[in-house]
Amino acid sequence: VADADWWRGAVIYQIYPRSFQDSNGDGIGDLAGITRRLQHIADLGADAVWLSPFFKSPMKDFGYDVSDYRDVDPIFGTLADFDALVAEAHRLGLKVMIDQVMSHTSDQHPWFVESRSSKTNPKADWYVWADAKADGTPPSNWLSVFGGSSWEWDTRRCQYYLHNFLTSQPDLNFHNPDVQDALLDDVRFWLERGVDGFRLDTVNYYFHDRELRSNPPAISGYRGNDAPAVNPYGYQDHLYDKNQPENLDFLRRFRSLLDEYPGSTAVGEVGDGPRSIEIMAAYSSGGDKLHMCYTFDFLGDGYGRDFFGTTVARFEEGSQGGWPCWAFSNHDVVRHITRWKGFSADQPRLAKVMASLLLSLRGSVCLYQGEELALTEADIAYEDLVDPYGIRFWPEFKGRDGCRTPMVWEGGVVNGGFSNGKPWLPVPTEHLTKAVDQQVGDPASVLSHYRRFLAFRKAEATLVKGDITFYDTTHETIAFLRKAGNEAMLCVFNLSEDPVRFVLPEDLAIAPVDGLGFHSHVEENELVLEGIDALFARVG
Ligand code: TEU
Ligand code: CA
Repeated sequence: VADADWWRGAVIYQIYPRSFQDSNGDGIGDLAGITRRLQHIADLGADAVWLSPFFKSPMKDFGYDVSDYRDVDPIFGTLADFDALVAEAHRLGLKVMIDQVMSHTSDQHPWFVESRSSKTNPKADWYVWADAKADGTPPSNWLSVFGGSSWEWDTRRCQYYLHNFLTSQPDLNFHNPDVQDALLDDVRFWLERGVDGFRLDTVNYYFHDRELRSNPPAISGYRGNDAPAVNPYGYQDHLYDKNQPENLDFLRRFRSLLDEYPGSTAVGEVGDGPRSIEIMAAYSSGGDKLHMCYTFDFLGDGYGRDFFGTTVARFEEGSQGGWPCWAFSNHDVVRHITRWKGFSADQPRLAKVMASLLLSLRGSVCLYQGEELALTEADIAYEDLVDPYGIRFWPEFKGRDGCRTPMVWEGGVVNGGFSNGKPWLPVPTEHLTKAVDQQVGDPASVLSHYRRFLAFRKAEATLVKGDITFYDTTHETIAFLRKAGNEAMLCVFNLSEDPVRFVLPEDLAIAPVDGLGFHSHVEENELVLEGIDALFARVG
């Protein structure tokens, strides 16, 4: 009998299809290419893959603008290619999760084409339409994540429509039950096709305030990542344009659909500034909504004991049985080895310690393709930028192309073995020495460390499902206990370049775990931690 709870503590490997493996020389990765490379992910020891969108799309946001939820974009292949991918993944023991982008569609989706055609068509109310104010301005002050007002004027309906992201990504009106039904039918389509789960894009953006009330300025203490003059989005408190109470009811509907397919799961993406952690707990609590959520908390610049410890503790306190999923990198943010480079210039060492930390926190984990190679953020010239977010905010914000460059498989081959054609984004020369074939036979490589650590983790119930308690430490030392039943694992990390000593709480009898590739050791009741290093020890 399959373990319906497999997602609890699972390691989910994120594939960005455009950049994983090209199979036909057009310079763009595709489903057939992914199928060919799944063995790499199985060898790594992940439990599941999450595929970023491969659905039919005008690609204005590289697939996060869907024009047909039930078909594969020809760039990526066909439904038959998808079925082959699922079959191969399952043969290798990997679950398949897909990226369901329900909050908005492409403006080319037939639903929107119909909706915008008149004020009286059957889908007139499927998107969020509103009249201008008396002076012609938008109905509220809501802002788009990608810049400017989130209201766009439509000359045919002579009304505004809501778009939380690009103007070509109109928001669906979740207050309309027909919209919910249609979206859930599309979800069922993929469940019937054998997918094991979903990553729910922007799950907190599904509902907006029916009265379209304007947002107040940002609550004190919260500033967005960008300067307000560049993008004021983070300087507004998003009380009314997202995360409305109705969402919980929709998530219950969604969950009851998934419950018809035992073993299926969902992880919701919650980007809501300082409230994210509490929302994530609420959305994954109670066993009747999402299985788990992840936030952007560990995808920013934060670091150190106070940061990781406090974030996790806030989740634990408010979790009400909810389950977190953590990630350090994805296709939206600067790769973490580059983001945290100020803490150590030794990239492989930093990569290994941070991977071990990520994989030891209580929760499931998303790994982003290439982080197992310690790929750095690529420096993309302005002329080569394709991400609309980057093009709009250059040079203050360089966009997301730098983390989306192709995977590198073979160091000595053109384009790292990704494609025979011209890749849609350049393959950085400095990535070639980090290619899979350059690391795979070297026990000291980052890739070997990921494999080793994932195997270790898989066998430790404490790390997969145990609870977590943090110790009081200095800023750059992180120490916590993972406990499951009467087993416990002490996990200690030194995030600084200088050695530190960690004095054991007196009552602990510990047995350090050898063979993990770390350099620290134990002296009586003290852990002697080398710079940028970790130590794991069984307790009791
Ligand atoms: O990202 C959502 C996203 O960008 C927000 O969570 C945002 O970062 C946050 O609210 C800022 O405060 C997802 C996808 O991962 C991304 O690639 C898409 O572009 C976006 O949705 C739109 O679908
Ligand atoms: Ca291709």
